[in-house]
Amino acid sequence: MSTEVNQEYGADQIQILEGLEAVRKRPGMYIGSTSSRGLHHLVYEIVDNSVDEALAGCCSEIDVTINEDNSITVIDNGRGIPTDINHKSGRPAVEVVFTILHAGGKFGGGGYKVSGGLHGVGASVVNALSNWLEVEIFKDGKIYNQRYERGKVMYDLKVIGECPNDKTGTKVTFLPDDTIFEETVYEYNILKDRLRETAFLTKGLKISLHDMRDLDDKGNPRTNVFHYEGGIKEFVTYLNNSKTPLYNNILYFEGTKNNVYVEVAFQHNDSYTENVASFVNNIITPEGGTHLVGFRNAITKTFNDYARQNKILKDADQNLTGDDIREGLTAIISIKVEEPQFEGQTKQKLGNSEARGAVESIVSEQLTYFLEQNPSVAKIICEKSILAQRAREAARKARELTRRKTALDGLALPGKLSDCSDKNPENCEIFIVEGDSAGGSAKKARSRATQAILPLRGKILNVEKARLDKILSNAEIRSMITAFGTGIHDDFDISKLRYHKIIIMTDADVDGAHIATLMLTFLYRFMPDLIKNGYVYLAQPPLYKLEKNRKIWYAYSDDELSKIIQEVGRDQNNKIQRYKGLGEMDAEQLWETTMDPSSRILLQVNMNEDSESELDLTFTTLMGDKVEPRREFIEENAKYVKNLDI
Ligand code: TTJ
Repeated sequence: MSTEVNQEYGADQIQILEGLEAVRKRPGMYIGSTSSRGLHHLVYEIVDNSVDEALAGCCSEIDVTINEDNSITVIDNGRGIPTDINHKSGRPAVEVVFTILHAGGKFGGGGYKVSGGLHGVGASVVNALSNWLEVEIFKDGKIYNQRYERGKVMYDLKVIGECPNDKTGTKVTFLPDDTIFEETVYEYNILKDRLRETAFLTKGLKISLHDMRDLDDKGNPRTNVFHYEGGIKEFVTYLNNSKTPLYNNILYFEGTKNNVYVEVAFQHNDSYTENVASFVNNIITPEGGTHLVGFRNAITKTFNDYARQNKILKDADQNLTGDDIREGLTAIISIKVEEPQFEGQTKQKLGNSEARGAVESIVSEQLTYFLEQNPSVAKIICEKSILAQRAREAARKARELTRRKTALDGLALPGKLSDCSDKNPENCEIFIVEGDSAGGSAKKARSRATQAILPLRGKILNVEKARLDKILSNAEIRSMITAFGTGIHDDFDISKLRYHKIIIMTDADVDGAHIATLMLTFLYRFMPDLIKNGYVYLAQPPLYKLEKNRKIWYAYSDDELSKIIQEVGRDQNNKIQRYKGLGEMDAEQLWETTMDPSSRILLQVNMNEDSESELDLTFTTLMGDKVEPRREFIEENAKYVKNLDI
């Protein structure tokens, strides 16, 4: 057994040592940190080489042992690291692997290679950061061995024994350098969790972990064995085992496209949380990336298409969002690519564009087929998603209520809106008041909890006659749009309405009537659903006040005044005032006669939807450019109009 140490240091050797010296000088550059996290990374770097061998279909078992001195031994039953001479360096391949930084493509090109969380900095870094490292290779009936200390070759690769001809594999033992690592004591559970995850991600691979520091009374080490023929399907079962699955199947899709190997497994549970983990070459990508985007696109589109084709979603229903479909979803997306590109702050997001398309098409195609073959499961998922959609809507409304005040933040409301404090639109109403003086009285008169006041200065723009850009640049119009909160036209979302009563409060004279009509034109043209759904009202201020012997009556029409006079008796004590405008009432009178929900009269504006085109014509006739049709309309209908001031 030769033990001589190779003392010749040619230029190559010096360069090699300089390379590994760089690692020892700045270890954080290579393994992230020299804390416990970096210590455990050393194990992943070594194990990942054996996992590559498993992915190549040449290794079925990996054995990891924490030795009593906190050195680590990793043994696999792969082909064994090559021992032949690497022509470029003139050294055996295995020596190159452990002494040259970023030694080429993991023993040869092609095939998928996993690489540790730090993207395969390789075995040479582990060697550089170890007090010592020994490798044994079993193949060709021989056991090859070489030892390194802090990266330095202690002797040439040599044969130290024989093994059965059919035995192949690699065994590496290393002791992390305690002058580099603050922490050199391994945590069993950290390695256990990572090796379990690796076994799930590499179906069929058996990975064992032993702890020689923790022996039972028979001297057996603490041990876990992870072996999952079902791979990520079993991963989903494991993740769901503390939850109640909604159906028994684990949906599993697999395929290769654009040279991307894709595996996806998922199952819904009855919770409201989403637990989707994505991996590339066995590296977890906490920030997701293109593979996760492909998965999300595929399930959102496929479930919506299925739900519509099978009338689970009605035509009028909104599409299910990705969040709706992923509520309660446990999923693993695991892909293998030859050259992963990582992006993002912590380089934990996949950037390979080909991965999105590969995952999207494999999942879409196979999920569509699965749903067609399993309608009962499809129905369960779609119905859960619809419930999620409704819950989301309700949650959004609730959120909207809490945000109602801020909905006006940063928008061009010149502080004209005196908003109410209640957060629930169903309790709230907004008075659109003509003129600042009436606006002032209304602000004094209102109930601050549920009544908002938006005073409008004079006549608002006639939207029948103006282009959209002019309309939207009109401050009064913009104030109303902002205050209502729904948006307009296609953006209109009635669920964002901030008041369930929009009350137009104008003077009871011709001008007031004109302003009310302009308002209704605007609402009809921009937010017709507010009218259709009965949210729009006209306030009815009194026309007359009758005072007699210090008692007061209000009349809202001529007829009503006549009735009151009949009741109280017609005599000189009757003092009758005809109100010309809201401004003639003080706050108390305005409240009592027009705003107090317990006594006021509101006219609800509604549309006869059967004759919507008719209504459209009416607005155009009354408010449009053509004078003649308007004249004819008024002459024809004037006889029906009451209280018309001339
Ligand atoms: C690569 O392709 C040619 C035949 O041998 C293949 C190989 O190198 N397999 C291999 C490497 N199996 N196991 C390793 C390995 C195992 C450990 C524990 C550590 C390292 C650095 C490599």
